[in-house]
Amino acid sequence: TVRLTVDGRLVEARQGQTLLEALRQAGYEVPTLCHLEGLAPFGGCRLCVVEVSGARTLVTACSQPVSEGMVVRTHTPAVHKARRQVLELLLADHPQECASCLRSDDCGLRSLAARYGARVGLWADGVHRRALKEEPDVSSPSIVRDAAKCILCGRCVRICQEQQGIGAIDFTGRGFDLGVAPAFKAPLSEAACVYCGQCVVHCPTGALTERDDTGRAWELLGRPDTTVVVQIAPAVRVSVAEAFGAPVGTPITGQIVAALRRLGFSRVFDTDFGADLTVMEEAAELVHRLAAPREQAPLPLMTSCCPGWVKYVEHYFPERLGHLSSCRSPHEMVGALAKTYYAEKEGLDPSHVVMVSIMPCTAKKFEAQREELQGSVDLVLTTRELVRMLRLAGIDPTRLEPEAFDPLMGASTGAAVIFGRTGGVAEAALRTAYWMATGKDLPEEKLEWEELHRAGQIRRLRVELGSRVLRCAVVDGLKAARELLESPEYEQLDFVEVMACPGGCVGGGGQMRGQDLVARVERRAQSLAGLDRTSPLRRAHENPEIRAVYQEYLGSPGSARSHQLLHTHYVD
Ligand code: HC1
Ligand code: SF4
Repeated sequence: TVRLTVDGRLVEARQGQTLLEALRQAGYEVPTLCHLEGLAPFGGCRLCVVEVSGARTLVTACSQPVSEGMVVRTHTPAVHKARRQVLELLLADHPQECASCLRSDDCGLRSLAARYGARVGLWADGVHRRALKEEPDVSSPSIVRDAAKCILCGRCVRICQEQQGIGAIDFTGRGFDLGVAPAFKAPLSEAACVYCGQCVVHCPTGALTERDDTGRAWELLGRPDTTVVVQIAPAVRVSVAEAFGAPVGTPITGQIVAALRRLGFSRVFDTDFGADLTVMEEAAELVHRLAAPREQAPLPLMTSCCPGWVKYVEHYFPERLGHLSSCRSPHEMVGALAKTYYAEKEGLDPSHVVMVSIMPCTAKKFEAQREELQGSVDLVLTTRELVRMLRLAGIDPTRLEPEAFDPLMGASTGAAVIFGRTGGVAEAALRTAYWMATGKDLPEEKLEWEELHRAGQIRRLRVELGSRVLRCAVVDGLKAARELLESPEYEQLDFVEVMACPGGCVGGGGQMRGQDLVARVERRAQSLAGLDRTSPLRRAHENPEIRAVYQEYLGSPGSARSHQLLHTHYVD
């Protein structure tokens, strides 16, 4: 340990830590708009300046290593003044749209400016960055990029490059032309961006946002002759409550159902039902591929429920498209059944049924528009958009009595809810694949594999499936996907799960933002694991509504009708 004196108190830190890490760990508030947990220091925004005895100038805490005996002061007039000046310079080159900006509620620049008393309109001499006049890039169905609101903190660039291993956007230009954009300043829709939204989650201002579809949702809900049905993703149920002041990870499934009814949705279905259905179809596909000669049925089978991952394969590994499971993602399955199974049962004209999905993900907006999926889902709203709608309507879900999902597609098992965390899809699929391959159920104490949830971007597991050993890998975050796909190990595998966002959907690009994101994501993941453990049923094939839909409508997993409604294929 290293001992420092901070604002007159003794603080212990670890050798090798930065001053910022040490201060935050000891509970000191140090502002920054560019720092990213887990990535190398950047030192771009200079808001984390503090006084260090003996140093000639203020020191940026994010790039300063701790040393024994260091004497630090975090709140002095000089520190306040320096921070205020940085903020005033940023504001001088920023559109004055705070009152109506989508980020108004949780904009890092806005809240720090208020805290430090930074004034607007100083320094302005009529000369501005070129970007201040640029129109927002609305070319993508998932993400809007408003260069005028960019403060050049570089978080998006570093997340995309260093965490996701993609590099779809980068700094461009010099001086007044300096900005962040895809290569050749192309629109995002023409870049090799997978719409994962990790850049959006980490952007401190309104420069990167989800495409706001709440206006469309209100419009649909107001249509008189339309039945607007909705579904919510696994990860959404453990992330909404934090927007209303509840502890991170608090599950409020039934209260979200109640809130959605109050917003005017006719039926509230559960994407978890779709996840159980995906397990049935994907486990059948896996067992089938394992039985066939490897040349005819390519292995490993790779999961395809994460739309950022699917787009990644299309851009970077098109030759591997045949390895993706043909299963549509869970919410797409629910969408397809809403317009057939549900519409028929209720005697509704399917063209008057509209499906809205509430997802933790920006890429789901893109997925819903894919031609291959035939408009089964009409609109995708992220967790943040749902929260905005609830705020507008004055609904605080944490204060409502829980209500149950609507029947037909409202029942689910613990296998479904863990889809929302990395490793969960593989875990859920293996529970049912085991049953399909052996005719026996895994015992209760063997339903979880600790190997799938270990730290690390690639996790490996071997499972006995009848007479053979199944070799699985789980990839957490896209950076490691390339590593796995390019390694000789890939050819030896049977089953691969990839989740584009670190942590899986709980860490999705449409989720609530906030400080300590890594810990937040982990708490949401633990909450989903808890929901699985306390579920009375934990295997997808035990879901009574899944049994019913096969009996009454689909036949068996992999049937012709299942293929028509629940599968697709991505073409090279
Ligand atoms: Fe996900 Fe999925 S788990 S992709 O992470 O397969 O978005 O939560 O809804 O469709 O179930 C997201 C989450 C979600 C689908 C399911
Ligand atoms: Fe990169 Fe994902 Fe952002 Fe696209 S959405 S720019 S891939 S981080």
